[in-house]
Order: sequence, then structure tokens, then C-alpha cells
Amino acid sequence: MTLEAPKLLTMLRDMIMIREFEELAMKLRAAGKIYGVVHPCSGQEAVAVGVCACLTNSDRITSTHRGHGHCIAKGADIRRMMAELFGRVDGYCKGKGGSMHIADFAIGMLGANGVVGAGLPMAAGAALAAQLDGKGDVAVCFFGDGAVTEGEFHEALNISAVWKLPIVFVCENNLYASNNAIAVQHHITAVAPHAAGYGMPGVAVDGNDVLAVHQAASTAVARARAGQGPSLIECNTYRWYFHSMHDKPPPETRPADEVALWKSRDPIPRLSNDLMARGLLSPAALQQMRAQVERELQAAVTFADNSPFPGVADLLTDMYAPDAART
Ligand SMILES: Cc1ncc(C[n+]2csc(CCOP(=O)(O)OP(=O)(O)O)c2C)c(N)n1
Ligand SMILES: [Mg+2]
Repeated sequence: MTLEAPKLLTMLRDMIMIREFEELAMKLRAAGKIYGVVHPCSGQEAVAVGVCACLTNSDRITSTHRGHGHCIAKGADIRRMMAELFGRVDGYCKGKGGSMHIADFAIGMLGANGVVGAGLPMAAGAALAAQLDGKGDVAVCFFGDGAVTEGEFHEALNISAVWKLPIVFVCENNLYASNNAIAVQHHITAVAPHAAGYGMPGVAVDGNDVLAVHQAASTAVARARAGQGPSLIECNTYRWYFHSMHDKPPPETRPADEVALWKSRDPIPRLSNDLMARGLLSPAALQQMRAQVERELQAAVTFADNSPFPGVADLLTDMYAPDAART
């Protein structure tokens, strides 16, 4: 699928926004402005952006504990995201969910999720709803290599294949689940071959090449929209930083040369250099794009800072079972 220049520039802008959002979130967490845990996805931006560039607002995605990139790529409002991280009433969950629970049904973002693997059956449910609606919408499930060891992975793939659901399973294989290297947890470390056991296409792509991700996702989404059933895409990538942070970044436990190698495969200059080589982007235009992202992020911080904290009276509202909780 040939991508037009405006679409390519939007994809570049979205990757830059995700990277800068994460860099800022880490600083604001260390400064005590953000509450809870932050799991940065820096380095993995090409997966969220390459996949979501194939989707519409009525297509639905499920995310993970590392969900900021998925939110931004699906079109979430960064002001409401920032307000949520700040624990304020104008946040997506009125300040009571934090980083790992951001959802926006209006754009088909069914939610980040702190439970590893939990998005898999939810996405299968969303795909069943899309199939019953019959409008050609699809569901996409983002999950990590760690989730592949969970029963839900196999259950979701199986039922999706049996019912030919319009779903794309997108594994972000970043070689680690928390601090555990992939070979510690998987007998076979490649994820794509699991697709064969469920009779669906399974491909592995360079997850730091947004165009390769987009190409694979386009094929899988088209297949799902055409009623031909599910696919699995393994995106090989790497997170630049620690698994998660509270008030300060934890020490790095991965080999320094491995981290350096993956940083040299940064997906953002890979796309911007490509666009410059094709004459679609100038250094000045890139600078302007970065400045605009910076302005939007500053506006998001101001928005979050000006929003009040929820009151005590709000403690039990919007809970799953408010009546039961009150008794
Ligand atoms: C069901 C469940 N088991 C364990 C955990 C603790 N936990 C949180 S993140 C994580 C690692 C997940 O690794 P992966 O799926 O590869 O995602 P990544 O962090 O690499 O993006 C674990 C074990 C959890 N949140 N939920
Ligand atoms: Mg992982």
C-alpha cells in the first residue's frame, strides 16, 4: 500500500509525540507531579503508529500496561491523558485511573490494562461485536511477549480462529517481560509461529520500521475486514528504558551493548531520514514539527495543572459496582 506524504508526516508526528510525551512523563513523575507507575514505551513507537495508521475510529483496540503510545496513535487527547496522569478530574478516568487505565471509547480505545494478557479476550469480544454489527470494523489487540505465556493468548487465538473473527493480534516482542529475558520464559522465543497452531497467518516484522509494521498491519486488517478471519503479527522491538518507574528510574539490568544496539535502530530518524531522502521533509519542517509537539505538550501540562483533584465525594462514583461498594 503506497502511503501519501500527508499520512507519512502524520505518522512521523505521532511517533515524535509519543516519544516526547514519554520523556516528559518520566520527568514529571520524578518531580512528583504524576502519581502511580509510569511504563514508558520509548523505542517502540513504530508499532502503535504503524498499526493504528490502518484503523478508523470505529475500529477498536485493546492496550497494555505500556499504553501511552497506543492511546496517542489511536488519536487520544493528550490534555486529558496528561490530566489523568496528574490525577485530576479532567483526565480520561476523572483522575482515578492513572496511566494504566486510560480509555476513550469515542476513538475505539478500549483501554490500557494493568493485567498482563487481559486485553486478549476483550479484543476477541470487540471483534465478535464488530462481526455481529457487520459494518466491516476490526479489533486490534496489542500485547507483549510476556502475555504469550498466558492462557488467554491461546484461548483468544483459538476462539478467534474458530469464529473467523475480524481481529489482528499484534505482539510487541521487546525481548523482556519485566526483567526476565524472553528465553527464560519461552521454550520457543519466536511468537509468530504460534499462529500456525490456530490456522491463521503469522508474520514477524521489524517493529522499529514503521513502514514495515504498516505494511503487515494493512494486509492483516484488510483480511479481517473482508471476513477472512484473524492474523498474528510479531513486531520485534525494544524498550529504551526500564520496565516501570515510581519516584525515580530503577537501575538498568540489561546488557549495555544490547541497549545501545537497539537505540541505534531508533524508529523516528529512520522515518524522518527516509522522508528527507524522498524530498517529502526538510530539516526546517522537522524542526517546526518538533516545536509544535513541544507546544502541545506544554499546553497539556497547563491543562492538567489547572484541573482540580477529585473530591472525597467522588471516591465511590464511577466504580464498577457503586451500590455494592456503599453497603
Ligand atoms: C496477570 C499478570 N501477571 C503478572 C503481572 C506483573 N507484570 C506486570 S508487567 C509484566 C511483564 C509484561 O511483559 P510483556 O507482556 O512482555 O510487556 P512489556 O512490559 O515488555 O511491554 C508483569 C509480569 C501482571 N501485571 N499481570
Ligand atoms: Mg515484553
